[in-house]
Amino acid sequence: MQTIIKKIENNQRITLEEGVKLYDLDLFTLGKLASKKRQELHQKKTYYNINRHINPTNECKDICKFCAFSANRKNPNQYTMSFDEVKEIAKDAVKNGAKEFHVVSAHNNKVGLDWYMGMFKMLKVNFPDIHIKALTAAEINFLAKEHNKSFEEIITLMIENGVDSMPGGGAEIFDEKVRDYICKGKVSSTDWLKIHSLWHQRGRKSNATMLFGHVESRENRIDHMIRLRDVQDQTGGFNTFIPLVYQRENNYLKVENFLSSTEILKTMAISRIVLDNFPHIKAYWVTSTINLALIAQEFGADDLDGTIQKESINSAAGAKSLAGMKEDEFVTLIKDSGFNPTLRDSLYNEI
Ligand code: V47
Repeated sequence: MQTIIKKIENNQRITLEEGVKLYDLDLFTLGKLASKKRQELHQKKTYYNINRHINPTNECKDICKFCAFSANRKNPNQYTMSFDEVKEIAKDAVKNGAKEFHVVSAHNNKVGLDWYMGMFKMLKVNFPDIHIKALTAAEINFLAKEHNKSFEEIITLMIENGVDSMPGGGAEIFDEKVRDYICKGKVSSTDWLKIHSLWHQRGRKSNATMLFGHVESRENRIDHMIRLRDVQDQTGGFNTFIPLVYQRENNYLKVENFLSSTEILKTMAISRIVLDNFPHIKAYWVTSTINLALIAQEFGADDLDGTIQKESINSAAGAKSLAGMKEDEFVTLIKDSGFNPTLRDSLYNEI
């Protein structure tokens, strides 16, 4: 273990085996190592933004076992919003100070490609100053396959219609065996990484998530991080790594045990150490709870995501995030935790 610690202190790269071994360290030693990296990059800043999550449809042709958002037997309430409905939500969000629309939908094969792209265009025309973060690699894969287009063609359409950056959703766990079990038929790991690379080649930024705390092993998590690190070495286009804590209500994935806070914090800390070429680690308060996300700031994370205003995907699976957070609550909590609240735009420019 001493050799691994020395490697971390000397800024040397951590291998898969070493990453897994780091879980054997006690929480505080691990936290100290990750925190040192975090402080070198961001000192005591904790980033957040004012954003609005918009989920315009939950009708999905795919069935991911962990998903409680898409309409199915457990959630029979299908919806697909009209552009007017989306515009009303956006108008209200801007009135409440939103600087970013985070738009993620299900894989809806009843509406056409024009519905997806027309919605981005409508948002950009009506709200030209608002950053649009939209379409996960899973959605891009779905649209390409459904409408006989290449990934490049979908990406061109996104850019033409006003999408500014890509969210990190749909990554789940890259290990093919686990992926096949939890979300068979969804974008493959190779294609998820390829789509992000293609997006980065257009000079655009994106994020990367990892869904953990279900049936994956620690080794699967480190393997996931290393596959991302390899792409980042080539493109430099990822802004943030977001470990999403699995929420287990209203879905088809049978997982008996909760992850302990220790395991969550260790995973955050290890991600800060392994992902040495990622500028940011986001403790997404929606899936970790706000208090653990604040403690995670001592374990490598430097970002909390945003106020969100309304969240449908994780709250459907049990997260207490339906109504978002108020900015003044965020600021008070961050200060109370000993960090400096740092309002940012979607690309981490300080506001
Ligand atoms: O891809 C679905 C996950 C993701 C569950 O890029 C679940 O800034 C936990 O990607 N338990 C969508 N997670 C959310 C997402 C995201 C969120 C915040 C910021 C950014 C960003 C991206 O939610 C999906 C999936 O991995 N998810 N079901 C569940 N039961």
